[in-house]
Amino acid sequence: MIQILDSTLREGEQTPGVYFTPPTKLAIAQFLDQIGVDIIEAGNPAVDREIALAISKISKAGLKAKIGAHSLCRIDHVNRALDCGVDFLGIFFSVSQRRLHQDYNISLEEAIAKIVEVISYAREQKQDLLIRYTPEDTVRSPIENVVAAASAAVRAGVNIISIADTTGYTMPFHPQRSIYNCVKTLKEELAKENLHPQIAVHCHNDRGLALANALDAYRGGAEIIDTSVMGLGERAGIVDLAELLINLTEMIEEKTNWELNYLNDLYKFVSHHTHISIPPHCPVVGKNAFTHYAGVHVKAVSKDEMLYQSIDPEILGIKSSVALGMQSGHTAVEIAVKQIGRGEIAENRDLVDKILQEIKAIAKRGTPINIEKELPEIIERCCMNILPIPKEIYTAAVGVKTF
Ligand code: HCA
Ligand code: CU
Repeated sequence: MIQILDSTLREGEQTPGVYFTPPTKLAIAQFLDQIGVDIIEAGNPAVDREIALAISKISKAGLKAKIGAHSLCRIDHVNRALDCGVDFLGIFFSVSQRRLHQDYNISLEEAIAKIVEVISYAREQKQDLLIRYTPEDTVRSPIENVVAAASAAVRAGVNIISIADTTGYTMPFHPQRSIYNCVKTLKEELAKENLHPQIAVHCHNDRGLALANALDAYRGGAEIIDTSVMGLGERAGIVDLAELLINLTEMIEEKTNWELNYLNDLYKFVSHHTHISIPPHCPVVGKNAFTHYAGVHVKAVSKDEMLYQSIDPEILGIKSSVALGMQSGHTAVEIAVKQIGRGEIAENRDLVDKILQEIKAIAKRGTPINIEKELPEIIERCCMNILPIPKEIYTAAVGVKTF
């Protein structure tokens, strides 16, 4: 069964301006654990003492998920991670030509010697530690370098090799640049040496293809997929947790055990603590993700929701809704009046018609109509038969413009 590694607390904190305090981190970890994430990458303890403290706290919280730390390929950093009591350690070191020559200024052999030294050290310290080695920028590194570093790392004691698309370079169906091929080739090459580590993938979203690439990697045999809430992370971020789970739920043949009904609360929580709002049209968790608007749509979904939905919102523990505005038809008004407890209005065709006309006039202001707050006022005006719309409402609706 595919495993999910969520990195909201590590990669997500690499979003400029984002910082989660230790209690917030713990709460996010608890949400992720309830959802059924397998590994929670909780941070890099070398960044700050408070981050190390948060990782220690989460490690001791008795969660089902494995709790992990991210670490440079350095023994002193590995020690800091182990001091946090983690079950999982992710060590990264690139073996791309560019990086070796332009940044590290060492040969491949020297790089591999360092990787082996640090991994062997980590393995000696804790026998049951789950260790991942990531040849950062894997997909732009020569495959021979990746295979050489990965096989040395597995022999030194790692359990997981992660293929990192650090710059969002891969594309599904591309003959040279698909992560599908990368997963397959790496598995085959390691199998030739009788090495069978778990293969993880870490897909960045620079081209908007992170989710597509993650699914492509799954098809290629990846066993662990990295995610973050709201797709947070460096630059354009990584694979969004909710979007991945929704898709995998339907791709995987066996029954999955993810508790998707916690997603909405988790996203609201993370949005609040990052001060980053969720766009209304965001898939799965956006305010409009299950809201129907145009007349034809609302009429159809009033008979069968799935005529305009391919995801049943019930699996997220939420219900679909209707919006009112310029695009609305009579059915939306009928549904909305019932929603605010004024179902009798739905029987009065003339009144529904008047309400609809007023809704359309107000809609010209270009912001959503709040059904709970504004519809009762609209009804009242229509019942009092004070059409056309009062001047102040009309002015608010269309701004200062006069026609
Ligand atoms: C980073 C880069 C990284 C590492 C991934 C990993 C990437 O921010 O350190 O260690 O598995 O995208 O390559 O996130
Ligand atoms: Cu990354």
